Amino acid sequence: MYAQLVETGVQSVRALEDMEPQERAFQEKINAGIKMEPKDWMPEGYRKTLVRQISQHAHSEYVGMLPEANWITRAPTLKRKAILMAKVQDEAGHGLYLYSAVETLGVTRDQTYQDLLSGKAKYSSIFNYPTLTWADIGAIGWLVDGSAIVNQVPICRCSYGPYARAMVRVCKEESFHQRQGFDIMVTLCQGTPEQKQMAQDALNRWWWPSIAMHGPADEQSVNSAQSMAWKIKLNSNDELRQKFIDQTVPQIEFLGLTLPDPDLKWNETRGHYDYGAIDWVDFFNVVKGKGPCNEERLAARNKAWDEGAWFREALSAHAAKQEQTSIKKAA
Ligand code: BYC
Repeated sequence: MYAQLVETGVQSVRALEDMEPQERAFQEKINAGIKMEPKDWMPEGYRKTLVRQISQHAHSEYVGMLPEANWITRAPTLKRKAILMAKVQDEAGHGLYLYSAVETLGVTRDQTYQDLLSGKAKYSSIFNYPTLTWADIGAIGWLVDGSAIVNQVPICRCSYGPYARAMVRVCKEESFHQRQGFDIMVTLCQGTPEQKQMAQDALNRWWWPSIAMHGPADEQSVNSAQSMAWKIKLNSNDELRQKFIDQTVPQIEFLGLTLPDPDLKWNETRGHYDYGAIDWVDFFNVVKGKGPCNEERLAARNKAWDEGAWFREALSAHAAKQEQTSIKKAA
């Protein structure tokens, strides 16, 4: 049966019978739904794929704080400000759980973080677009966190224990984020014509990046086949994109907004919405660092790192002093 998995997407997957005994035993455990823990033997490719995906995910949470933090000082009410601050803090927490999960795979947090600062590591394309109006905060919560939930709920069942467990809490918090975003959109859509227009404008700008963030189409997705065989990913990019579109279109109708896709149509035979062509050239440009805000995002994260140097030094000095005290006490 495993041999049938071989041809999905661009990358091909080795059949069970072609594996060495240790790798075969590993794969059989994965197939049986047994979780891997940090001290278990794992193929190097599995470890590297986890480091790549979890670190990209951690960086996305951390960079993802920036477009929303842009509106904390300008939130329209005290209540909205408090909610937005809590959301942005949650994203920092998600980043921390995920950086910790990467550490369980033998990579230091400093190394992981330096890869982000140097521009070597990727983070989600979605955070390279600007937040121009307050409605963008609604659209991010509703569409971006909405996409994230669709992607991340299955990861709660992925094969690597620390990643799966981190995702449980992340998903609970993302649900709150999604609702706060939708609540902003509902309020704007029930407001003045100008407010409704702001909501429409935000939907127009965030729709396509939100569906592209699920990753390249399945036939272009280099990593999906292997990641799915290892149960690091449980669904393909197109499956998750379709799920997100199907669940979001009725919400757009409820809001009385127009979807910026003239080709969107319910397909009775498929039981899903058909949708128009995604601009993959734009997507890959953003992924390669040429999006509207890539430079600004990395500059902000580098600035924060540099300005935090004194604090890291103080912590190290304090830790060294504590250690000396305990050595003296023990002597
Ligand atoms: N942006 O073979 P594929 C959040 C890259 S956090 C940039 O399909 P894979 C949130 C991909 O890395 C959102 N790059 O790859 C936070 C690969 O390049 P490499 C993040 C992308 O890994 C705060 C190449 O394209 N969520 O939502 O199987 C506030 C080929 O792709 C993107 C996660 O990280 C992209 N959008 O699948 C609110 C979830 N898509 O690495 C919200 C976990 C693809 O080979 N991650 N690429 O050089 C995943 O599920 C998978 O990594 C992806 C990509 C579906 C994203």
